[in-house]
Amino acid sequence: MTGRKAIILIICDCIQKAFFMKSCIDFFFFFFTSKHLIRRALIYICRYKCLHIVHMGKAIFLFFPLQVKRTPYTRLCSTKNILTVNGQFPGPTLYAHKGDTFYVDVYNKANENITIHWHGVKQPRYPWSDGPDYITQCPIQPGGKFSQKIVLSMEEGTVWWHAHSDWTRATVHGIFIIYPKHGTGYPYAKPHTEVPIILGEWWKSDINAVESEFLRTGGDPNISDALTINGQPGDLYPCSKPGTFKLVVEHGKTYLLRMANVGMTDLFFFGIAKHQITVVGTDGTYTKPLKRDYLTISPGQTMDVLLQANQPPDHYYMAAKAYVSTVGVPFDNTTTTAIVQYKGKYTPSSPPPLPHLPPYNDTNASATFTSSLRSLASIDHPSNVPLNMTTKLIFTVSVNTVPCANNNNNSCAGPNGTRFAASVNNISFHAPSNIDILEAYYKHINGVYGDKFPNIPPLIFNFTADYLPLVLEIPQRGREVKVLEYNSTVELVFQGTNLVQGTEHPMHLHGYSFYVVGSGFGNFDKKKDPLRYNLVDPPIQNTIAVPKNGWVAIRFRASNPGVWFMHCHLERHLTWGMEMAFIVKNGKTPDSKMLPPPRDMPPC
Ligand SMILES: [Cu+2]
Repeated sequence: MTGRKAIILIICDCIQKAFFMKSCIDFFFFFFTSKHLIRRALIYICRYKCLHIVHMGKAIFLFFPLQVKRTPYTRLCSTKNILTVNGQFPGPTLYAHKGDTFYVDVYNKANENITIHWHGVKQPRYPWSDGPDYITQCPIQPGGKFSQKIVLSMEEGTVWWHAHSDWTRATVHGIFIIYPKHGTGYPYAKPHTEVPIILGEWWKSDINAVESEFLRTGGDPNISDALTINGQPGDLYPCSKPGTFKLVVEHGKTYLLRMANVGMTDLFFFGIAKHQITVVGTDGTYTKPLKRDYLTISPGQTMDVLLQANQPPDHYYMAAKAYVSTVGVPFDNTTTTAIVQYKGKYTPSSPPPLPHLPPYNDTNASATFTSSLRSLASIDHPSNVPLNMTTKLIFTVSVNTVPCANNNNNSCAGPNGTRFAASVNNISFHAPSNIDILEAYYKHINGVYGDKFPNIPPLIFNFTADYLPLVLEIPQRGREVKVLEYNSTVELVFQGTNLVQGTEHPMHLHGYSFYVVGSGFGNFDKKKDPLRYNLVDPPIQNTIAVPKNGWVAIRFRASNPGVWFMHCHLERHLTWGMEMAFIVKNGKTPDSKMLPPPRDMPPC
C-alpha cells in the first residue's frame, strides 16, 4: 500500500469513528448532500485546519466522540449497569500535546443528565466547555449532544476528565495525558513506557441510589464496598482475583505511572512493595523529583510517578488504602491491590509482599508528603509566583449542621438529630436549577446570583479549637460569587475549622493552576505565617488538601476571564454546599476578554 493511500484510509477510519458511521462512503454522502454545504464545508475545513489530533491508543481522532451510556459491569460477585463513556470503565485515556486544541463531541445516550469536566485544563477565555452543571452550562439531557472545545495551554503531564453532574463521576472518568510539545521532552530521563493508575471506589448499589439515600437521610453516605486500581478491587476482595490489574515490567527499566485519585470519599495512601517511587509531576505540571516509600493523593489530584524496576524478579503488590482523619465516622478500611510482575523465569512469592503504608489516620504522614512537593522552577519550567498581591482573601472551609425540618420524607441522621451541611466562609452554596451562572453573567440576567461573597470569614472565632459553640455550626444558605478584576494578583488562605469535626478538604479551583505557597496546622497567623512562605519553588496545583484543622495559602494571577467554580473534591462536602464561584472580569484588550459561547450550549 502506498503511503498516501494508507493516510487516506486512516483519515477515513477516523471520520467514521468520529461520526459513528458504517463506512467512509456514508461520510462523503452526508457531506455532499447537506443542505448547507458551504457552511458545513467551512466548519470542517476550519476544524480541520485549527485542530490538532487527539488519540486513544492507536486510533486518531479529530473530534473525539464520547458516548455516555449504561453498560453492565461485574465486580465483587455482582453485576450492575453503570454509566460509562464508550462502554469503558474506567473511561478511555486521551492523549494530546501541550498547547493543542481539539473537540470532544459528547453524546448523552443515557437516561439522566450529564456534563463532562476537563479537570486541570484551564480553558483560557473559554469557560463554556468547563463542565460543572448549573455553573458554566446546563446539563446535556438524555438524547442530547454537546461539542466541547478543549483548549490546552500550559498543562503538561497528567490531568483527567470526569462527569460533573450529581454523583455520576463515580464511574464516568478517565486519564488525560498531555505530552510535551513536539521537539521538547520530559525534564527527566524518558521512561520505557507509561501506564494509567486510577485509584477509585466501587459501590455494589447504583451510585444514584447511594446519593439519593444520602440526600434523604441528611447523614453520611453509605461507604463504598471496595477501593479500586484501574477499576479493579484486586486480590484481597471476593470474586476479584481474575481481574486484578497487572503491570508487567522488565528489570532495569523505568515506568511512568499516570496517577489520579478519582475517588468520591477519601484521600489515599499508595505504595509498591519493596520499591521506592519518585513523584515528578502533579496536576499537569512538573515537580522536583520526590522519592518516597509511599505517596498521599487527594480526590481530584493527579500525579506523574516514576517506578524503577530495580528489585529481584518477583511479583510485588502495589496497594492503596484510605487516609481518614475523622473519628467515629464509618469508612471503607479495605485495601486495593494490583500486581507489579517482573518478566522472566522464576517462582513468584505467594502471596506477593504488600507495601508498608502509614496507619489510616496518620495525619502527619499525609501532610508531610503533601507539603514536600516543589515545582521545578527551572529555565524551561519557571516559577512565576505573584509577589505583589492586590487581593487578599481568607476563606473558612467547614462542615456544618442545619436544624431538622420535619418536612417531606427527609430524616435527620446528622449529629444530634440535625442534617449535615458544609460551607465556604459560612455560605452553604446552592446552585441554580434552571439556568447556569455563566449564562446569567454573560447575558446580564439579574437575580440568579449575588456578588457579595465575603473576603474574610464573617464570623471570627478560634477556628480550630477543640470545642466550639453549637450555634456556630449553622451556616447561611446562599449563592454569592467573588468578583475579581482581570489580572489581579490573588492570595487565598483556606482555613479549616473544627466545626462539627475537622477533616481534610481537597479544594479544587477550575480555570486555574495556583501556587501553594504555605500550609500549617492550627489557625493562620497573618503576621507570622507569610514570613515562612515558599516564594521560590512552590508546587503548582489545581487541587490542594487543606490539612485537618489547618490552613493552606495559594496564589494566582486572575488572567483567565470567566466564571470558575471552586469546591471541595470530597463529593459529600460538595453536595452539602462546600463550593463557590469566582467571576473574573474581562480585561481591556481583545485578547483578554471571554470568547463568545458556541451555538450548541445545552438548554436547561
Ligand atoms: Cu471537604
